[in-house]
Amino acid sequence: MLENKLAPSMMCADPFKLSDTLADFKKCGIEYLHIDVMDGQFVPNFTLGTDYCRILKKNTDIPLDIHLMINDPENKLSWFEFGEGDYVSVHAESTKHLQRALSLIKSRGAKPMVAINPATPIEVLEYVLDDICGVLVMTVNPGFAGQKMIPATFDKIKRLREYLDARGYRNVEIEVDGNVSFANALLMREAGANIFVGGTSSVFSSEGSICENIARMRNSLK
Ligand code: S6P
Ligand code: MG
Repeated sequence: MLENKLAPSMMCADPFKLSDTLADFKKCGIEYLHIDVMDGQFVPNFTLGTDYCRILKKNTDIPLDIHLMINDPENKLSWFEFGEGDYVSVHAESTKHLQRALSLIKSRGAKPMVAINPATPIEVLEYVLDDICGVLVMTVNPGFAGQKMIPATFDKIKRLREYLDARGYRNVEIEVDGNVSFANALLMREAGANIFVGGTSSVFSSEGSICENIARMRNSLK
């Protein structure tokens, strides 16, 4: 079984408390910082971008997990600061040149991932399995925090884990993103996910402090 990793969704973090939040993450041993980049075209919203990635790279050594929700990412990867140890995911639906985008990420020493929307079949991965370190399964339609998980995506995570294992890709990780609540995270883990994006439903939930929520999340995944 692959190791569990937590990646808090930085679009849910209070921008006025960023340095305190990063200090909390460091203290709690957070594995990755999930950065949602939206272009207002691939998804109906704008969020974080190139400057935000640069600022994080300068101020923390926690690796980034950059989730690009932008059209034609292969033409824009050079705008972003990332490198060895970082994950970068591109959406299968956002490019005609998926393999090219993944190779460009790999050529910079980062770990390429393919992100797939709830309605996208897992078979889209068939010819890029050698080019990826992971698959980001969207469990809500991308664009906004605070949505409800789409139930059919539980089965999709399970099928994806079986699909990867059957083809000998046991080390390819599965990241889940969207309403990864304390309760959903456990079910997602049982289905085969191992990287959990924590947003308003967990890490940034008002039910506890950031450190309390992270501890609760790790406990619920045991
Ligand atoms: C959504 C984005 C996500 C959200 C995250 C929010 O398009 O990719 O990363 O920020 O899902 O978490 P929650 O718990 O509010 O759904
Ligand atoms: Mg995301």
